[in-house]
Amino acid sequence: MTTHDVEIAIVGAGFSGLGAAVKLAENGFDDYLILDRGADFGGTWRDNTYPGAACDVPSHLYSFSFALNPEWSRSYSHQPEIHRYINGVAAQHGVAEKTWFGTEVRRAAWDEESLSWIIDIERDGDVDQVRAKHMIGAVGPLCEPNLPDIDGIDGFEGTLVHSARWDHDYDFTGKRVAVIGTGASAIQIVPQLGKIVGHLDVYQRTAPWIIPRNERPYLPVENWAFKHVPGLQALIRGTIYTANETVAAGMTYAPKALKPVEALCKANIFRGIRDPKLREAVTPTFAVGCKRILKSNEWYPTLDRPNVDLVTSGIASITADAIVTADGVEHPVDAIVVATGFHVTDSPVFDTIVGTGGRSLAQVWDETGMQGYKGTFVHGFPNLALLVGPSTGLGHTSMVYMIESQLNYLVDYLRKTRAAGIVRTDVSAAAQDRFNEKLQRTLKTSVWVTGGCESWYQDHNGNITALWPGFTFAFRNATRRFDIAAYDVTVGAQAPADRPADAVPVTA
Ligand code: N01
Repeated sequence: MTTHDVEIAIVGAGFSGLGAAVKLAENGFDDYLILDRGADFGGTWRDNTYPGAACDVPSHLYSFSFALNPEWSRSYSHQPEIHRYINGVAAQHGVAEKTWFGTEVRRAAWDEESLSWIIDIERDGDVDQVRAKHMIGAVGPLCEPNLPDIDGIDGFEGTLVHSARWDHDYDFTGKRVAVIGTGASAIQIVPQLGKIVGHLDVYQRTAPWIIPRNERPYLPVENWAFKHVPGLQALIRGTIYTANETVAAGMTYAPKALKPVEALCKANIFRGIRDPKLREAVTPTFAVGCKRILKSNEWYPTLDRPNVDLVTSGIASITADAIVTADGVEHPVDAIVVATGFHVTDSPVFDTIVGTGGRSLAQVWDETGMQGYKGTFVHGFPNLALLVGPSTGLGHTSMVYMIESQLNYLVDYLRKTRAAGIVRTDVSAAAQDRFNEKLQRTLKTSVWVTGGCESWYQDHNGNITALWPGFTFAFRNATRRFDIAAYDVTVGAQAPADRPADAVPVTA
């Protein structure tokens, strides 16, 4: 086994890992290495290739501020174009040279002796180690598919596909298909499947609120203007951003102000569905905004198709060739699509990150709930920065904005600790507690707490720990500078860039 030494290890080559690499290099931190289990850049946008996969944040906002793209082909981008964009940014900045793809991180543990993260990896069947002074966890919350724990599911003999692990070899044409789930992924998959399958059963546990999707292709003249009119793209970004922030205000501080959004959703139901009973079945019973507000023009008309049934009686079990609902009815099926989301607050990744005292993130968060400081640091995990960590998720605007805020904080952390010769940085328990108490106070009157729903924004204590409450510019302000006073630091003799004698240089 070889130990490869590097100053900064980045785990994950999605939007956040790539953004980190670009910003590190730009600020003189060239000694980094990205580790990713996939074959190219993109993370979530590489892995989610289901039919209809697209973003519900407008294209101009869903991109890096330092890599605006005048060539977006549509007002909302689809997965292949976003995946191409991310890989284009990586190529432009030469990040592939410092990335190990096909590399699975098995475990990462903080070592007090070497003041480093020891990262066990598997690459081309070989087990190796990377030793890094700083580790950046950039795997994101939507990386580990959640397979539903339904009685008999393992005995199903047909095809079973999770939305994030699509089986492109399976031909759904003319088949009897079930889709379990009615979240952001399902509402994109179902309209595509509805057009080609013989029969489709859609299993709804909770009806979502859905507004119309204002998507259209851009005209060549618009793309010309995006490229040649100075400031146009920035203006469009700013306009979309500002409009979205007003929704954040409603969700956090005044849920009643979201009534017009509810009216818009109800009109969408009325337009898309003729049958009054079906209209009632798809009308949510919780406050709009409590779960992610979805966008679709096709969902309701698809449920109204003769070859599509909405099933609301709940799943009791699965047999070799059917789904059995709570009312005892057996629904024969050739294939089941589980669009049941991800392990967000209970990710198996948390078991593999081991901090001080040999305690894993999973153990710590089992006690405290998924908590951190400014979404980035967690007490007991020195020199570890998480991107899209606790309390950074959004239901109303672009995650790329949050990621770029975290990157400011990350770069300033590295700059300040390097300048001061600091070799160990751990956020203090008191600072972290104060931060989370304030968040939970803000959340008390928010729609996520008062709206009468259960969502993946909550951890096992029922606290909303996946979401940033309030305005995203408040998060940008909070992360503008690394506030070193909130951290316990150790100044060491060994400068972070110094290499131990047995170091092996890193090559791609
Ligand atoms: O997952 P979800 P997703 N039996 O967790 C149901 C992002 N995203 O993959 O509501 C039956 O939202 C569950 O029911 P309920 C976005 O951030 C973005 O759709 O819990 N049903 C729900 O209906 C999103 O929030 C885009 O009662 C079960 C569904 O499965 C996140 O990804 C596009 C069940 C899961 O919905 C996740 O979305 C796609 C069970 N045992 C995704 N377990 C963009 O456009 C779960 N369900 C940017």
